[in-house]
Amino acid sequence: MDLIAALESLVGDLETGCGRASSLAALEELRVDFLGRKGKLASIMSSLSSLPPAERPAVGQKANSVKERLNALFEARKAELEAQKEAEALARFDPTTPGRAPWQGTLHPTTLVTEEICAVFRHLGFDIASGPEVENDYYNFEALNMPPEHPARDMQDTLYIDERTLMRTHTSPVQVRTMLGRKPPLAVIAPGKVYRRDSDLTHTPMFHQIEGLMVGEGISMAHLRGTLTAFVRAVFGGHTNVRFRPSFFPFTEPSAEVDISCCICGGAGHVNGEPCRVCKTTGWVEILGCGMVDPAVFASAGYPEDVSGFAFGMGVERVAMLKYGIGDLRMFFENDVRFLGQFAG
Ligand code: 2NM
Repeated sequence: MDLIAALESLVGDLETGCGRASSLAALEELRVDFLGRKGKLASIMSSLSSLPPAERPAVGQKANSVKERLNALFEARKAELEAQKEAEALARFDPTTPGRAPWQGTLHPTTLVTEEICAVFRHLGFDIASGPEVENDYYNFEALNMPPEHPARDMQDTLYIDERTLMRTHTSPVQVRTMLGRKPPLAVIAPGKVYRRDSDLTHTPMFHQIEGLMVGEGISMAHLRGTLTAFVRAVFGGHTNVRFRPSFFPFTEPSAEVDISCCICGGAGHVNGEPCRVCKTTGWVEILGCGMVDPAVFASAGYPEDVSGFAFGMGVERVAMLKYGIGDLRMFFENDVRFLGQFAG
């Protein structure tokens, strides 16, 4: 067949092929077939050398114009298929589809309860104080009416760094430091980590405490009772009852332990006829310890003999367990997100 005719028929063939190519991939196959290095156009061009030299320029010119038309056909169809693909994607796109919620962390229940308790005491006029977790024997024990060899030191299994340095066993050293730096009247609470040589189902070597101290002229047990009752009702609900039982702490005299009516059974001792597992049917649960600050503690702080004040201390994990009905202390330290996620506020 004559080469000019062969070249011209390529245009018609590609026109037909383009009409049939219904995807960009099929179109690309077609392009390779016609315009590729081993394609139809290249194969016609390779026979150019077998022509008599006089006929070559005309065929060469024809080949160039055919190549341009082929490219134009191909580009036009390509633009068409691309526009079609875009239109299809837009038709599938639903702008009303809700977005995917990002993974977001939550505050630890210990943090949430600490913040809640601190907010209650802030409203009652308390300042918030902090201090070192690695303490000096003096601030942790001696200034709190527990001299060396005092039997009260056996009440706490202390983690010692060296003879005089230890991990604080309570946050009371913060109150001691506060008293040494400020004059009465004052009201502070000290939230933070405390450490004990203790580890079993109901004790962890580190837990969180909040201790409070109010010092001023004429501060009495009545102020203590009113303050703690307000705190308990803010955290556990206005219907919660409070009772004080006599107790002992080296740094307070008199001392008391505070029970609240059980927040699980409402003080009834039973839930749906079953014995309440939280209060063991007594209707009461212990929540904190407190008392009137011992004059020996005020003496360590250099306070005059006529000041008075009350102090109290509570375990944050214990408060959280009672508030949320959590039965196992270990939950607070395992960091299982299925547990932690339930406290998202
Ligand atoms: C408690 C119970 C009773 C207490 C005493 C002091 C200080 F430093 F002011 F003397 N801070 N916290 C205290 C008193 C703590 O925890 C069960």
